[in-house]
Amino acid sequence: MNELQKSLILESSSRFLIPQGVKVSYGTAGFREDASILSSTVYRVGILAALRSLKTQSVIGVMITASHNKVSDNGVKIADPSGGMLSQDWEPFADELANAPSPQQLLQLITEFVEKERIPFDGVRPAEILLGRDTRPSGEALLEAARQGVTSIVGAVASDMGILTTPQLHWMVRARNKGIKASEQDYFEQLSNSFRCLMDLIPTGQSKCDGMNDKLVVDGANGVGGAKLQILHKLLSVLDIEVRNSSQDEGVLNDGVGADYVQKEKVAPRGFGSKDAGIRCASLDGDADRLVYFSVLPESNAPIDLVDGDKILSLFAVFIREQLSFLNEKEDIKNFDKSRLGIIQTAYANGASTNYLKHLGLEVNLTPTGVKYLHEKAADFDIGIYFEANGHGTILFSETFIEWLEVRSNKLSSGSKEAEKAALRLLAVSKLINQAVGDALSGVLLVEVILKHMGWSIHRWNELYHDLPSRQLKVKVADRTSVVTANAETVVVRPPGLQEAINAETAKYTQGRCFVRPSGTEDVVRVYAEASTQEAADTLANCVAKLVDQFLG
Ligand code: G16
Repeated sequence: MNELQKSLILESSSRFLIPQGVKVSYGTAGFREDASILSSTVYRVGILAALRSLKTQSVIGVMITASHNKVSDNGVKIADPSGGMLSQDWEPFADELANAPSPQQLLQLITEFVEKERIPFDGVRPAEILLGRDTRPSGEALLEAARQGVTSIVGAVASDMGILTTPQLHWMVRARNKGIKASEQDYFEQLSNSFRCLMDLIPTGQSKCDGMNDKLVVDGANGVGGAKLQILHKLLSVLDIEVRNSSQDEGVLNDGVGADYVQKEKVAPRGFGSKDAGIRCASLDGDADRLVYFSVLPESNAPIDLVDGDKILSLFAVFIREQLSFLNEKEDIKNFDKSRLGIIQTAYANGASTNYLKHLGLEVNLTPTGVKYLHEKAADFDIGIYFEANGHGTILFSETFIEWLEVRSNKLSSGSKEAEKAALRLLAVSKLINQAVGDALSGVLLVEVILKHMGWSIHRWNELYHDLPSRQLKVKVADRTSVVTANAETVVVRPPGLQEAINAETAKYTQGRCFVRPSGTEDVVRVYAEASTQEAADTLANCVAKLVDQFLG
C-alpha cells in the first residue's frame, strides 16, 4: 500500500470512531447490533469488502440488514464472489477490523493483512462493491458509512443498488461474477421465466390442488419482501397472491409479524385471523431470506398449522427425488452415483422430519446453525437441499450436474418423454431457486408450482409426517459466549456440568431431545426441546432454561 492509500484510510476512519466500550463480533450472519452503534462497524466492513474484491478480483456485495431482528437493530452481511456468505477464513479478520480501537491501529491491521494475504493493489482490476439495504430507517445512513469504507480504498467503486431483499443482492453479486445480466429486472425475469417453464411441464390433469382454495396470502413482515413479491406477482398472471403486512402498510417491521414470529410462536401474524381458515398462507422475514407456510385454524384465537422449513425441504426432496427417478429409468443414466442428492439440516430440524427423510432413503447431514455452514455442506453434492427449520434454505445444483442435465435433456428428446421432462424440470428449478442463498421469493414460487405439480393442498403437504411437539425459548444471560458447543451444537462442552444436567432432565421424557446454544444474532442463549407431547416439550424447555440460568445467570 502506498502513502496516499494509507493517508486516505487514516483520514476517513477518523470520521467513524468506535463508540466507547463497544465490542462487536461477527456472528451467525455478520454483525448485528443496535443500529445506533453500528456506523464504525459498517464503515470498516466497507473496507473489508473492497479488500476482498481486490483479493478475489471479483465483485463483492454488502447488505445492510438485521433480517428477523427488531426494527431498531441493524447489521451487515457480506456476499462473496459466488454470491454466498463471506469465506469463513476471513471472519477473524472481520472481527479484528471491526474492533481496532484507533485509526492508527486499524491502518496497521490492514497493512499486515494486505501483506499476509498478498492483496494486489497496483495494476489490477479495481475493487467493485454492490451495496444494498432493507427498509430499516437506519439503513440509508449505514449504507453511506459502507460507501465511505469502500471508497477509502483507492480506485474502489461502490454501486448503491437501493432497497433490496438480501437474496436479491446475493443473486446480483453471483450474476455479475458469472458475466450475466444482473439488474433487479433480470432477477424478476429469471424467476418468472423459470416458474412459467415449470408450470408448462406440469402433468396434464394435475394443475388444480385437491379441494383447495387456490389463493395464497403472504405476510410480508412489514419488510422489503412484500413489495418485491407484488412486483414479481405482476409478471405471473397464473398465481393468485394477496400480500398483507407489506412495507407500505402501517405496521412495524418484524413486530408480531414475519417468519421468525410465526415459526417460533406458532401463531398467526397480525392481520391474519379465523376469517382466513382454510386458505394457504405464507410468511416472509424482514429481508425475505426466510419462508414458512401456515394455515389458520377456525378457532377464534387463530392458532395455526405450521408448515416450517423442514416441511418445505421435504416437499422439495420428494419432488427432486421423483425427477431423479424418471431420469434413472433411462438405461444410459444409470451411472448416477447414490450420493448425488444430499439433505442438510441443523439440530433444530424436527426429529420427525429427519426420520421421514431418512425413510425416503436420503442421506441427511447435520451442521451447526447458520446458512454459511449448511450452504458449504450442500455444495458437496450434485444436488444439495438445505433448510433450517426457521425457513432459511435453498437447493444447490453443481455446475457439472447442470452441464450433464443440459446434454441429457437434448439427447433424451428422442427417447423417454418423462425423462426428458424431468431433466427440463430440474434445469428450470436450478434457475428458479436462488443458487447464492436462501430466498423466500424464489421459495414461494417453487412451493407453489410443486403443489400444483403434485395436485396437493397445504393440508396434504402437511400430512407428509407429523411434527414432534417442540418448544424454543430464549434465555438472557450475562455472557452468552460462555456457552461453547460441539457436534453440530448438540452437546455443550462449556460450562462444565451443564450438558450432564441437560441429559438428566431430557431422560425423563418420552422421545425427549434438547439442546442449548448461544445465538449469533441476538444477545440470548437459545433452548430447543422436543418430546412426545406439547406439555412435555414445554416443561423440558422450561426446566433446561432454568438450568442455563443457574449455570450462567
Ligand atoms: C440468520 C442466519 C440463519 C440463522 C438465524 C438465527 O438468519 O442466516 O442461518 O438460523 O440467523 O441465528 P441464531 O440462532 O444464531 O440467532 P436471519 O434471517 O436473521 O439472517
